[in-house]
Amino acid sequence: MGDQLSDSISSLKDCDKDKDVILMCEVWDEATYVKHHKKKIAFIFSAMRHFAKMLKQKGYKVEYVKLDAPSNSGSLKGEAKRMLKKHSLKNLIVTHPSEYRVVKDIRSLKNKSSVSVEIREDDRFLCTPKEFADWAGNRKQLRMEYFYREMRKKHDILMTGKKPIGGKWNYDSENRKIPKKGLSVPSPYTGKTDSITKEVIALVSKRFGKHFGDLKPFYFAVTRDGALKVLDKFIKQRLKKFGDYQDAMLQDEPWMYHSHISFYLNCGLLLPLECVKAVEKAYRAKKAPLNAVEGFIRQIIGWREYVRGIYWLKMPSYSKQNFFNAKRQLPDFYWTADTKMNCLHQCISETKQNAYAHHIQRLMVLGNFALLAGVNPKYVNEWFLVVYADAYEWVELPNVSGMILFADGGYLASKPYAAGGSYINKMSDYCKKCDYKVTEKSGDEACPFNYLYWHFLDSNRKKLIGNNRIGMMYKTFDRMGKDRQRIIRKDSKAFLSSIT
Ligand code: FAD
Ligand code: DLZ
Ligand code: SF4
Repeated sequence: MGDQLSDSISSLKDCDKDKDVILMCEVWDEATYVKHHKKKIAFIFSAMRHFAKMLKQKGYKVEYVKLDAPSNSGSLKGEAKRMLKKHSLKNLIVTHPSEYRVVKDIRSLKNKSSVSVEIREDDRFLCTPKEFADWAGNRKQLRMEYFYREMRKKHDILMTGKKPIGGKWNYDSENRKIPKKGLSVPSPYTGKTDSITKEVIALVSKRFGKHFGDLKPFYFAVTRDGALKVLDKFIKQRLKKFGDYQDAMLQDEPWMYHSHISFYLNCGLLLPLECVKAVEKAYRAKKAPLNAVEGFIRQIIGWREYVRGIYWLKMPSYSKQNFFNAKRQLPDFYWTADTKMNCLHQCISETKQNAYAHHIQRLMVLGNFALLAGVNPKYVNEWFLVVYADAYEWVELPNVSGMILFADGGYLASKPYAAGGSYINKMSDYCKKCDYKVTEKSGDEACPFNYLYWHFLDSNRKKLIGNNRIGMMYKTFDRMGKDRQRIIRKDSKAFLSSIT
């Protein structure tokens, strides 16, 4: 599958080059079950074609079905059936698909035919779903930090004996530097478009022209070599400042000091442990400080594994959660970037161009707004799955429903990441170029985040007052007095009815 592009993948482990056939297929169903960003489809198809070419060069027998092949049935299951028949084979071996809907589909092959289906563990991850379930036990709430410490110990990462290097497990408090003026951010990796990528770009332009996003310029790496170069460039040029500016946002700087490797990790061109080891090595060679290295490693062996664990533990019910009973449609500007709120305009425009936004843009701007505006999780999830080239349901859903929308009632995170305009103003320079005034609390010119924050708390009082990390905000709200509260409700109502 398109996110299994690792030659060490479990399904290939005992592959017999003479007898076995490797099936890879570009299928309409996968490309349209949500209307993925054009750049995302081009990236996956090009990476798949390059991977198939590499397998063939290594002597494997590969059946690669292009999207426009006349006999292409349009689905993974359809293609699997067709190939089993064509090659008179009875055994299908797959690495556990990363999404629930695909596992269900593949399993159903077994029921209706004489085919045997062997689903193997996806051992590219550091923690199996079973290990995660054992760790989670019957707890009503999970916390990433404790899971992360277990991963550090189990894989002996940044440890001195049984203790964490530096004496602390987590250096997050050092990772909130306010972005300085004139910070010179290194340029990102720009891959060359070879003939395979050019052909794919033409295909996507023709067949998916109506999907969201800009197809060109196309600069993603599409091979393992290219992805390794991206990792190397990150370690050499960005890692040192990754920690300091992890939460910072700057106008027209979409890439900041982040690594931009999620596309490659999630489709298999890079493996999590090799990235972690390379970064740990840079620390031991004194090429990067501990706050950067620990912060980066935590994202991969902590957050990435944690959200996957929750996905497999809680699916399929997790996708239906809606703790706040949020009902709003997604405002149209999420697709057009046509909004006077500069922070949202920036993050959406960059998403449209790059199929990428960094974590704090996703969390504190795009996610925060959807939470405060009460957008139905179904629409928010769909948007996040469409627009990012690294988005697959296993990682997108827990981040959206759990982290930004608190739709699971606090299973994944201890509080909703709700914030007013002052947070965005502190961590970015967006407010300087905005039509709204971040210092104004009410009225037409006031930053909408300011009143929407209180409106969100007010509307969800019963559900949040008992939360020990956010509950105390109600004391501040109650001290504001009735007039101020009335204005908050009035401004919020007017603003929310103006967005469609
Ligand atoms: P860096 O900041 O350099 O971090 C390094 C790596 O850590 C990332 O490549 C990623 O593999 C991992 N990582 C960091 N944070 C997380 C996290 N919260 N969950 C899982 N892995 C993490 N990440 C995806 O890979 N796919 C998604 O669809 C996705 N959707 C998100 C939706 C929302 C609302 C939020 C708040 C976060 C989402 N993330 C998602 C997590 C994170 O934003 C991206 O992994 C990150 O921005 C990718 O850019 P990077 O490679 O430059 O990351
Ligand atoms: C995302 C994606 C797209 C756009 N297209 C394909 C495809 O044509 N063929 C394929 O095998 N995989 C594709 N993918 C990735 C799959 O959606 C991903 O492998 C599943 O989500 C795994 O469960
Ligand atoms: Fe965003 Fe408010 Fe700042 Fe404008 S003033 S950029 S809406 S936070």
